[in-house]
Amino acid sequence: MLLCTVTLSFLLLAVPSVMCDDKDSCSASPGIPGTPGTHGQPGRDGRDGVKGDPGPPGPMGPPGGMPGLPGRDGLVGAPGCPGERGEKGEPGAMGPPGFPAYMDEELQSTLYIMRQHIMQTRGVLALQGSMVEVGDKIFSTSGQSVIFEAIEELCAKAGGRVAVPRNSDENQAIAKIVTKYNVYAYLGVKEGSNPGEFFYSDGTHVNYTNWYPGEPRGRGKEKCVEMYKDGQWNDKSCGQYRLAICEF
Ligand SMILES: [Ca+2]
Repeated sequence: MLLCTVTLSFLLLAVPSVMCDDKDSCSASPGIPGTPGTHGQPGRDGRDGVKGDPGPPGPMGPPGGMPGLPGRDGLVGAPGCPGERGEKGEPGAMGPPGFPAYMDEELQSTLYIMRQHIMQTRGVLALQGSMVEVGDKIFSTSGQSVIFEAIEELCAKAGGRVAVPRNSDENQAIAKIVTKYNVYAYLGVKEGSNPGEFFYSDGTHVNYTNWYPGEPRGRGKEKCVEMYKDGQWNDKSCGQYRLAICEF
């Protein structure tokens, strides 16, 4: 009886028409399909579609119609020729006052680095004995021995001129280089048209000399001046090979 109830419940759920007697078994047969329902109401309108491409231009209107709207601007043309220069304007108003240099940290740090680099370079050159400082002047040699004209060229290229002492301190400084290289050096003085008269490269008359006793005695035939290792001077022809010392 319990089995019948369970089977009955199952069949009642699965199939609407069930035959069941009150004995130990149940039997079912498929029902007749129902008739199809009627059509529903028509649905609502859909959304608007994407805009279509513009159509072809319409046919030309009859003659004597209204003129059309002005067309769009054309492309920009090539630039014209520059105009004539105008007159100079009035100077502008004075700008605001700047920072004092000592308050400009960036400038101060740049100066510090530059100073360091200059000190290092000077140290290296001084150590090598190729540079001697006297006051604001620096005397330096390339170590080459060449004729006077070549020394002039060499010094000019380096941004200086042929070394020439203007006082005894400078004379000693140049002599130091001559001694170290053990080669006489030409000085930046030359004899003028009057024998015995010597001039600097700027044309001014020499105002300091340190001639070796008896010199100059070239009597116009020795136009250049060389320095001995003891710092004394001798007039000499300009075509000798002498140490190139420049001043900066
Ligand atoms: Ca001489």
